[in-house]
Parts: sequence; structure tokens; C-alpha cells
Amino acid sequence: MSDSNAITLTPANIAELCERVDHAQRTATAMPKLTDDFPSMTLADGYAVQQALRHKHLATGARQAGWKAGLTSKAKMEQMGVHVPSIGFLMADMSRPEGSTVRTDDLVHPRVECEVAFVTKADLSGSDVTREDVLAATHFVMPAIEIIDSRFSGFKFDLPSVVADNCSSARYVLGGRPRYAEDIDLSTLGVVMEKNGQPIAMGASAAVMGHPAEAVALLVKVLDELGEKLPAGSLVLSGGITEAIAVQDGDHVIARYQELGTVAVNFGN
Ligand code: OOG
Ligand code: MG
Repeated sequence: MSDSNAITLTPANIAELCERVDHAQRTATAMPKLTDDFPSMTLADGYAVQQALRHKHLATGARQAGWKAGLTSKAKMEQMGVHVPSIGFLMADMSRPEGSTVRTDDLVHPRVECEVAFVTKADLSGSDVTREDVLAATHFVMPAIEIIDSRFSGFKFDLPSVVADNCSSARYVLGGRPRYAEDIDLSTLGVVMEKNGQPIAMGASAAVMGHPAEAVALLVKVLDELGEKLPAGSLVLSGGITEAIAVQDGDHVIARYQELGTVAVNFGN
């Protein structure tokens, strides 16, 4: 990363912020954004906290399923007021079955997003990976609903804070019909999200950087800056196509994707 985006926090600060984020995530309690206490925090500092959190999860024996790209569409950037795409990690235990009821009492203020998920069959790494490289390394794609949950009060944050909070990752639901990427046009896939029977958000996959494989390429470049690669067999969520929709106990959400089928999820306790 460039010097203007160097790590400025001390190892003790990073450990403290990792504990703060971990506690907020585990107890579903909202906290002020981290930059209130550490105003000079950089993007690199945010990733240092995120990496500490990831290593903490891995040290417990939990399995990482893959990664997600976030803030990759204009709709998401405008909604959140943060205009830089960023990444977070996905643990296997964040996954929930298609059609199941996801608890809300262990989340702060959940929102749903419709996203195209990639499953890879070859390693991807480096700073010059392209959309074509991503497609060549893609085993198949499938539709997803990501359930995000910012741990920041009022869902209000800035870039270093949201990155430290693992890019609001909370739960994800895969479903529909997996397809080989070469069998469909991934840039023109339409999706309609319904909440309680009403269409509430709709868009096309081109909203994600022109083509969702571009978001996966971007993710690999960020990983490269962190000294990481994307191993074969990774799950990657490419980012919300539309703005995120708030959900609460009793809601039913279904995302209807062109070519990829539907993904449904209920909310309750
Ligand atoms: C950050 C996470 C964004 C996406 O798909 O854009 C994200 C947030 O909006 O809380 O997951
Ligand atoms: Mg997302």
C-alpha cells in the first residue's frame, strides 16, 4: 500500500480494536465508529484490525469459506456514503440454509443484499488479475442473499471503521441454481428482491463494476496488498447489486434472479 495509506496504529491499538469489534459482533451491541477514538486511522489500519479478527477466528479452529467484496455498486456507495470498494472475510459458520429462518436477536440492525456468488477452482493472486483471469478460475456461480449488520450505531461509519468491522459481514445464504459462468451472460443478469411479497429493490448485475467478475478481480488485488491470495475452492460474494434493505423479526425475503433461480430467507427468533 502507498505510504499515505500506511499502518499508523500500534500493535497494542490493533489488538484493542480487534477486541472491541469482536465484542460488538458477538454481543450484537452497537458502538461508535472507531475513528471517533482514533481519528487518524487509515484504510491500512482498518485492514490490520480486520486481519487480527480473522486470525482470532481461525485460531479457534473455525473454517474460512472465502471472502466478500463490498461497496462495489453505485447504489451501495451512495447509500452508505463510502465510495471505495472494500473486502471482508466469510467464515463457514456465517452460512445459513436457503429457506431457513435467520435469528435477529443476535444481530444489531440487519439488512439484506442480493449478490452473485463465485466458487473458484484455481488459485488467484497478484496485482494485475483481470476479469478474464477470474472467469477462467471460476468453477461456478450461484445467487446469494448477504445479511449485513454494521456494528456501528445508526449503520453510520467511514471507510477505516467499516473495514475493521469486517465490512459489516454477518450471515449469508446461498441457493438457487448454480451455473457455469460461461453458460450465462454475467453482466446482464436481472434480480428482483421481494420483502413480504412486495418488490422492494431491483437491478442488474452490471451495477457491480460493469460485471461482477471485476469485483472479484478487485478483491484479489486488495488481498495481494495484504500479502494474501485467493485459494482454489473459495466462495466470493461480489457485492450488493442494489441498495441494502432493512429487515426485522417476521420478515420474509426472496431474491429472484434471472438464470440463477431464487434464494429465500425468513427472519425470526
Ligand atoms: C458495508 C458492506 C457492503 C456490499 O455488498 O456492498 C456490502 C455496508 O454497507 O455495511 O456488503
Ligand atoms: Mg454485501
